[in-house]
Amino acid sequence: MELTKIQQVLKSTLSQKRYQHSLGVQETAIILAKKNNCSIEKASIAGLIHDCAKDLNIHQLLNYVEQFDIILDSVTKKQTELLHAVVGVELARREFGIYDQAVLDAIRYHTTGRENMTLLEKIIYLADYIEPSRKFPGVDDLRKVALSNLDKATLMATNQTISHIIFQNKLIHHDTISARNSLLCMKE
Ligand code: DGI
Ligand code: FE
Ligand code: FE
Ligand code: FE
Repeated sequence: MELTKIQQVLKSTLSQKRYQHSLGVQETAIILAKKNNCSIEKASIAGLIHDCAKDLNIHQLLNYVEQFDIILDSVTKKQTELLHAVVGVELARREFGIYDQAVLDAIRYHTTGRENMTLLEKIIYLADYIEPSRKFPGVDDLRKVALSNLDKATLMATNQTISHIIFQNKLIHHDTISARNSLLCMKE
């Protein structure tokens, strides 16, 4: 499906706020891709589509899990905010005709990250964090670091996410921990 057509579909299926967020992630991902010699086309499409399943309710998400034979790990079964990333990959493939594995992986890991993230995965993970409509303490700092050091910014984002999950007393996904550990080990 063409990019403008995908935008049309998302505009009619996502809430206005989520659609604006998706455009913000697309735009931010393009900026980060240019700065880091990553494919602009892949960053653009992954940024736009990453939350395509985010506005589905739990019932709809679980229906897709069954319909698409998705196997859930024990943490994702319990922390339903993680479901939209796995279902999003299948919708990207089946509804939007995206078959580029690098793009699908960027969607798949945009919430947790994972060990040894690719450049595109870091760009989408971070763009999701810092796009213009995001407002949380420290976001301006993170925006600045993201423009100069992608790995450092991604590590900061994983730290902040993990602190937040602990504060909420929720389960930390192993991919979230692996993302942080592998970024921390890269540093020196
Ligand atoms: O979909 P968005 O709101 O744009 O952002 P997201 O997909 O990055 O994150 C969705 C939520 O998932 C957010 O509240 C942070 C949370 N999250 C990220 N990693 C983990 C997690 N929640 C749990 N329980 N465990 C994780 O490892
Ligand atoms: Fe998301
Ligand atoms: Fe995120
Ligand atoms: Fe998002």
